[in-house]
Amino acid sequence: MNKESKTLPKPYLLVRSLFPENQEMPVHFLRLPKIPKEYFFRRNHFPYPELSQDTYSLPINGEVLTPITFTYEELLKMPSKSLVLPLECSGNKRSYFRPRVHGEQWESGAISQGEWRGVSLCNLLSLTGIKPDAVEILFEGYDKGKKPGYDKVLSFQRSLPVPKALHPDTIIAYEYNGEPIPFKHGYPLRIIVPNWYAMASVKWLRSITVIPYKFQGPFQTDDYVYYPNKEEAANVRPVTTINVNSVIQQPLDYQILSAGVHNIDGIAWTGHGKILKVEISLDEGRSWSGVNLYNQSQHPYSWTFWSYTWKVDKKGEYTIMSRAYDSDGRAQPNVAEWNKKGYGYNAVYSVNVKIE
Ligand SMILES: Nc1nc2c(c(=O)[nH]1)N[C@H]1C(S)=C(S)[C@@H](COP(=O)(O)O)O[C@H]1N2
Ligand SMILES: [Mo]
Repeated sequence: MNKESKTLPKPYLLVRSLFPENQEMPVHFLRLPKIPKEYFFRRNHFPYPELSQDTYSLPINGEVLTPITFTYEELLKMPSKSLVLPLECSGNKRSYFRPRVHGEQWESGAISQGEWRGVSLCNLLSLTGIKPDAVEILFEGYDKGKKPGYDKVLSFQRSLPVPKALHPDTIIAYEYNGEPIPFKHGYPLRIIVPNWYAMASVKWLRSITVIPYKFQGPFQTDDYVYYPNKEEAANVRPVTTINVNSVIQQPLDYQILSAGVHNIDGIAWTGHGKILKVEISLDEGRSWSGVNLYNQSQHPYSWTFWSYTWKVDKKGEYTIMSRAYDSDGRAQPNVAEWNKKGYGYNAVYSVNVKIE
């Protein structure tokens, strides 16, 4: 990060749907490890919930030995941990798929990052106990509404397999960047699920239920499923872990630059281990060179800032590409795996510039 990135321009969010409110932040604004709440993208399936209570509580029911309702104040007093991690919508970059797919036409800004503080869910579940027949843990938000293709009013519900729910870094969060969670991002309580696309991180948490079966709700079996082929239902798999990915934050696409020295900056992230390497190409992918990584070793889930100093004398048009690699041996592919609902886009990123 250079000096300019310490101060951010005034935020503006780009609208991808008016009702419910879906907005993204252009990626060149995401220049800090902890993004202020005003710059955080917003992804909603329903109108914002009407929260009218003075105080909140979180019941944990179902296949537990002792059902317990934790009050908000009780949760604040329990041992907590904070995690700096990106939340990325699985539909991020959807507009780049060819052939194109329906849904919010996100460019690269349905991602953000900050510090979430809360209580490990496994600590709460150790107080309730879990019966041996438990298969999944179900999370329900306060928001509800209609979904195209469904008659009934639905609420936003998602489940996690028991091992993922019991991971010590799966937290019931009550703070974002040191303040109560902003209303639009899930106040008073939100589950934060590291490494998974953000549909798993249910906002406005109303209840937790331990269930003895695999949840079949629409946000789990209809949406947030990779359908590899337009017609076939075969080979479908649920959307879970974030793919290895990167963006170039500057220069901007189709920017005109003068000959000389330019910084090429960006971020890279993954839900599999950590970012090991980012390469850029200045000749449409024929040759690649490594960039400098600014890893934040104290925050293992964090995105990685990277930069490259580009000396360019020759006038003309250039395609700059970035490709990230993670510690699980994954690299961004040249072409993203097409799927009907447009999830998980992570092809090599590129911008075009002209040197005059
Ligand atoms: N209750 C509730 N939680 C939710 C959603 C929602 O519509 N309702 N959307 C999910 C999806 S798809 C994403 S990408 C993230 C978006 O979080 P944000 O609005 O804080 O950016 O919240 C997830 N949690
Ligand atoms: Mo999402």
